[in-house]
Amino acid sequence: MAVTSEHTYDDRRATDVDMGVTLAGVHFPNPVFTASGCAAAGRELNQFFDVADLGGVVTKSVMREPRTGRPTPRMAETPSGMLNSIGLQGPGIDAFLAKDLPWLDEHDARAVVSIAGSSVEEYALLARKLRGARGVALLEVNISCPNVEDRGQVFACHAGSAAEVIRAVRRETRVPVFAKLSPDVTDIVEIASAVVEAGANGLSMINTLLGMVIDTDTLRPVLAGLTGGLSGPAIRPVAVRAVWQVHAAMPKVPILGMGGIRTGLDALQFLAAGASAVSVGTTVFGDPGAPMRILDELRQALAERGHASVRDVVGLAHRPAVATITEDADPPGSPT
Ligand code: RRO
Repeated sequence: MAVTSEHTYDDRRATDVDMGVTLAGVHFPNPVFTASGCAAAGRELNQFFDVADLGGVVTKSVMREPRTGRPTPRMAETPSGMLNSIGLQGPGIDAFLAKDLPWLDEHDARAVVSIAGSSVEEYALLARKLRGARGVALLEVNISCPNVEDRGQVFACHAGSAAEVIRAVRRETRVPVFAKLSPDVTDIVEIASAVVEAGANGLSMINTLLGMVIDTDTLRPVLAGLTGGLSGPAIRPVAVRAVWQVHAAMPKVPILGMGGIRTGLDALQFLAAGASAVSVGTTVFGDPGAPMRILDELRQALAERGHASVRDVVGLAHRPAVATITEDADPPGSPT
């Protein structure tokens, strides 16, 4: 690399930053992953960059049987976000194992396989079917899809049901298990503690928030499925807050953070809140190259702040604030 300008100096420092991360004992070359549901099984993104250059590819949640999903319309734009009501469309586990997973393995991608079920037994069966499959780095257990017919199937909204699913999956696999949590709960730390107690090795946070848009001409919900999951920058502060709360309660549990990440600085917020890696989702619909740009921006931001490793910033926002001393303030303990 020619050293001819100030910029080259920054670039050289940026390339010195160690971007490697380890999640539940599994090493990834960098902390930028795709988000489940936003890049299918990675094929489409491979036209824009090499999927092996991602930290990992998180696949669309797969179920036991092929599914066509919910009726259309199933997308609606919102300020700084979008609503989806896909309804777990997918090929089913057998086709996934025959086609998608081998494709990811052949392309040297690290697959984080997201599974979803409508019963505890279905989750267990999926984990069993994936046992021994090549190229599975982690299992992401999606217990928080908002687009199901029965809200009772949003296992992540009840500590007991969430734990039951994770316990059943844990029994069937040796691969580290990440539980994907919903923000639509009163106390996310309670749910996080329950799934960790049940054997989750890490947490993916957060899934979309349940929302609705009404068409003001028809005065009916825009989505055929009525409600949908809200994603995009609108939910980022909710996600950062959730990551913060869970990291504060369980600092040793690895977190894959997601929710409205569009830039390297957005990713940095999640890391400082306590995530060890991040997933980039909604933004890839409009900007498919975003994960690589975000990775470069994050590397640059870390270099500019003097960090030698991305691991150094994980949870940094939890350190005590530096006290601000104002000139007319009385020193503590001075007589009033
Ligand atoms: O397929 C979906 O409708 C969907 C899923 Br599985 C999920 O986890 N989150 C979401 O917003 N949509």
